[in-house]
Amino acid sequence: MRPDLFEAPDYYQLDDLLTEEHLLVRDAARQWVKRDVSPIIEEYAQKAEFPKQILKGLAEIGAFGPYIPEEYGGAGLDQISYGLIMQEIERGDSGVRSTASVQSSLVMYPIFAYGSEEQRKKFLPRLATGELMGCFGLTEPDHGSNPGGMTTNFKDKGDHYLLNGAKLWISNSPFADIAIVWAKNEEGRIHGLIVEREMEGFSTPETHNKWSLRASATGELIFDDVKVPKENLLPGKNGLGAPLGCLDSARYGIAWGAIGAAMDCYDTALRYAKERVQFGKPIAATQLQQKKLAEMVTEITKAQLLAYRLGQLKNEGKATTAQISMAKRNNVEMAIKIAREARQILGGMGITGEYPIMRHMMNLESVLTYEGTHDIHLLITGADITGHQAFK
Ligand code: TGC
Ligand code: FAD
Repeated sequence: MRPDLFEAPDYYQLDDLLTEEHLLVRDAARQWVKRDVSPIIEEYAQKAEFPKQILKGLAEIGAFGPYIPEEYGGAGLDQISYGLIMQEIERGDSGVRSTASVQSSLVMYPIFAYGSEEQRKKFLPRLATGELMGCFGLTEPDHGSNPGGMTTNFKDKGDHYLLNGAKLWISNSPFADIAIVWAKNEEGRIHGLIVEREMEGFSTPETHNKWSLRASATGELIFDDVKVPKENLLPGKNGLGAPLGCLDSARYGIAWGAIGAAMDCYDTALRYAKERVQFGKPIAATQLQQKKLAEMVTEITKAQLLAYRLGQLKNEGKATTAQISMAKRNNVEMAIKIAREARQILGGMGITGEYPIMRHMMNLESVLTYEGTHDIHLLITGADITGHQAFK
């Protein structure tokens, strides 16, 4: 890949709304991505491997538990800082942001919000440094958009629980030390369990042949009579609302992350269009390419405003699931459309690994699907504004 010359678009001077801390956090993440992610990411995506050497750097920029209090090892930052970190990481690669999202919002968050004090002290500090890595098992082979139908289950065996079932499409599973697993008890109530790698009967086969998120490790979780100690059950919340509450936090991060991928595609296409000469003039001087670029920067600006306002609402504890869902859907769709248009501006070069656009475009196909598909998010807005649930 070519040198990373990224310059972030800020058409409406949104930096003026950011605090000194936001700017410091954002710039540290931006510099780290330029230094440690951009030079290697194309190679790792091509060979379909997660670059484990970046875990330490992710921890250092505060990407593992940005908003988890410092007493548990988190960075103690606000929600806008969390969003900005996700934006910068996804500017590098959606798969790297996935690792950070899962660790922060889907592993650290449930332990922080639903865990016992012992569980918080035992796991959170080591998750914050990346010494322990986690994954989140909600989706099953037969239950994706409808996680409430899950069949993974556990039975009370007196001094332990016996866990059986399988989860599919689990980010980080092939190398995770612990898994937050959502399973039904004998009454059919969903609970979260902390499953540890060394537990007998627990395996995590890797999913291969992905054309998307190639630099992220995805796999299964298989539970074959796994004995889970009773102290590994998350006591603070149960029911489907428990995993869905974690998704609120992860989807919020994705709403910011997608802006990063879009900004990288736009910036790359703008630079290319100014340099690429056809018919004796830069293609940036043609009306058709200007239309594409003008629409891109407009959509990025709208997405930035949406994310910023959502961040304010999150900071005030007022953001609703439906508001978060709208931002995730809008910003991911915006990013994938920009990636497709940017690819065209680069002509044939757009399909190569010399530039990041095709990798972003392929990654965004997963981002459009995970954490609730585009359709599911349309239905969440639909239900919110009409009062009629159309899922079932
Ligand atoms: P529904 O009847 O609507 O709700 C069941 C119960 O949950 C409550 N609830 C929530 N609670 C907290 N936070 C939320 N966001 C909540 N949303 C709903 C709700 O009030 C109810 O509570 P109660 O007490 O009345 O029982 O549930 P439903 O079965 O109709 O499903 C609704 C639907 C379709 C929106 C939901 O199931 C859904 O969001 N499906 C999409 C599944 C999904 O997003 N999976 C993501 C898996 S994780 C992942 O993809 C990680 S990707 C890796 C990365 O991030 O990088
Ligand atoms: P399905 O639910 O089968 O949906 C198929 C199609 O039907 C979609 O277009 C969908 O929008 C549509 N559809 C479904 N229901 C309705 C309806 N009621 N009305 C209209 N249309 C509908 N999950 C985890 O638990 N943890 C992870 O870490 C994780 N990481 C992932 C990483 C990757 C790379 C991918 C691709 C997925 C990951 N997932 C993870 C799973 C992800 O959340 C699911 O893929 C997603 O929720 C959709 O489920 P599904 O793939 O089973 O599709």
